[in-house]
Amino acid sequence: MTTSITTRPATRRLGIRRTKTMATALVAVVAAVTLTACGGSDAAPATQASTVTIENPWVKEADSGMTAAFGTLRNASDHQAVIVSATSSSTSSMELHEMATNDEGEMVMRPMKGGFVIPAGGTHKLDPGSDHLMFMDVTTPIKAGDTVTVTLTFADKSTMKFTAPARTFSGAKENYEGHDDMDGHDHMDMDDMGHE
Ligand SMILES: [Cu+2]
Repeated sequence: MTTSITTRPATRRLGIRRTKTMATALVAVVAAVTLTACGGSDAAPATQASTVTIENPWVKEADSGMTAAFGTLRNASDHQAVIVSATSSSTSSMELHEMATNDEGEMVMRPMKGGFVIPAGGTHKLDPGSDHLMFMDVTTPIKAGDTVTVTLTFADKSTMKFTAPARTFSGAKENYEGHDDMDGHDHMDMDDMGHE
């Protein structure tokens, strides 16, 4: 009884000291976390996907093979946004294409190096005869009136999904540069391309 009375305050004192030490450590940790948070930019930056929209999206109808999606990408932020890849359940793979003149002086489409850049507060147009989202190999026939879903991935890894109605369109039959002898997809002629 006497022993326990004399030892208890000692234990309590030790306990208090331990609590104080822990509290000090905790304050240090909180301060460090706060400092880290303040070291970054003002607020959490908006993702590129959250500031980009697409206007008048549409897809060219196709039973199989290649087709493309178009529309006007708009960037509402004051930072540029870059689309680096795209997918759609309607095609086994998708590429970001641009039109360019090849060594033979022909207009061909080819993967756009660096992706589609949408300037701060600006737009990036996807049109037949110009940049487009290329469906490399349509898996399910896309008929006029169907709705196709496309997911865009940005440089910051954020993603944006949009739906585009399919339309009948006679143009956009660009030649595809690259793997010329791998399959027939790249031999579509561009007689009725519609651009000069
Ligand atoms: Cu293409």
